[in-house]
Amino acid sequence: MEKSLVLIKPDAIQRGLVGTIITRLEKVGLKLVAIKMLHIDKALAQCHYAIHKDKFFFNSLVNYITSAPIIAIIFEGKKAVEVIRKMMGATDPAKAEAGTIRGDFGLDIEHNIIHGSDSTETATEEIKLFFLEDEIFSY
Ligand code: IDP
Ligand code: MG
Repeated sequence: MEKSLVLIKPDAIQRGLVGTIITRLEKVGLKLVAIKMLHIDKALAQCHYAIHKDKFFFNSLVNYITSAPIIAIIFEGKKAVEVIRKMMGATDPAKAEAGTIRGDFGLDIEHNIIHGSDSTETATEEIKLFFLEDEIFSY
């Protein structure tokens, strides 16, 4: 079954939105197979966002994602990657549709509440960054 990595970002934790976000994703039938709270360090942030290392917002993004704890989750389900991206909405909350997580809760293009893997290949790589094999459950 397809897996995707979700990060509930620092702004969502600080605003008490964790339960709301997990509920939305569970309600569409996605299965939670791994979860942890952690404070991402600079090295992990730089690795996770390596694709953006030459962008003007890279340093700011690394500072943001390391500014407070996050929740990392692996969700499993049919077309999990695509379903989660659709439920997240566009990167910029101002452009994200109402009813999407970013559209409903995001504050600006950086502080946009949630990360979700953008392809199955990326998901496999990202899952390895955040979870050990024995932290992922099947049930
Ligand atoms: P995504 O999260 O929708 O896949 P990406 O383009 O991969 O969007 O960007 C990764 C993250 O970097 C975004 O979720 C957001 O937090 C931040 N980001 C993207 N574009 C900008 C920008 O123009 N300014 C500041 N931060 C940005
Ligand atoms: Mg992306």
